Amino acid sequence: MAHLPILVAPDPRLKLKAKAVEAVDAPLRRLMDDMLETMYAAPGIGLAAPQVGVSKRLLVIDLAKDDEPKAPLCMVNPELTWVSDEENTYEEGCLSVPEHYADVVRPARVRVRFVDRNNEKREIDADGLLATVIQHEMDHLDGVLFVDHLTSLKRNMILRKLVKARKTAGSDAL
Ligand code: K1U
Ligand code: ZN
Repeated sequence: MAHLPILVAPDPRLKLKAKAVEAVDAPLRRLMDDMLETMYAAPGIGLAAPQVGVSKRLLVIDLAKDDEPKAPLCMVNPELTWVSDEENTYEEGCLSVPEHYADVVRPARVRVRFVDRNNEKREIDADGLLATVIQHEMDHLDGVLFVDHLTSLKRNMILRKLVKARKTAGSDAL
């Protein structure tokens, strides 16, 4: 398995709409394993393929705590088939927007249909943190970042700081 580099905003590849996956085959399962390893190492609780530069509708999630057995969830071509009217606010983070966190309002409960790692069609209901992370990762598949849910003032402030941090890191390396 391999650690994959995670793209950081404002990388234009994070703004693309990802393409549907045509087959859950050995190369795709290898990508899932690499994404899980990358997510665990980051550490994070979710990761979408566009974040590692792969424009495919694939995401991985694991909400297990450090003292619990791993519980990876791989979703291929996920679709929301129902969302609640009730909303929930959660302070979100993103491995592609490092060191920035902000409250985002989303539907509190969702039903998501997807194809799993074994190529089986599945549909699950989610609430709480799982509902939030599913929606956050599905946004990545449409080129949307959590900062796109904020006011343009807050979004531009965060993006400007990321550009400045990248320039500083580049000049430190000289
Ligand atoms: O970049 C990503 O999409 C992953 C992101 C998922 C997420 C977190 C919180 C709300 C919505 C979506 C992260 O995993 S950020 C890191 C994080 O939240 C975390 C890391 C270690 C332990 C617990 C949480
Ligand atoms: Zn993210």
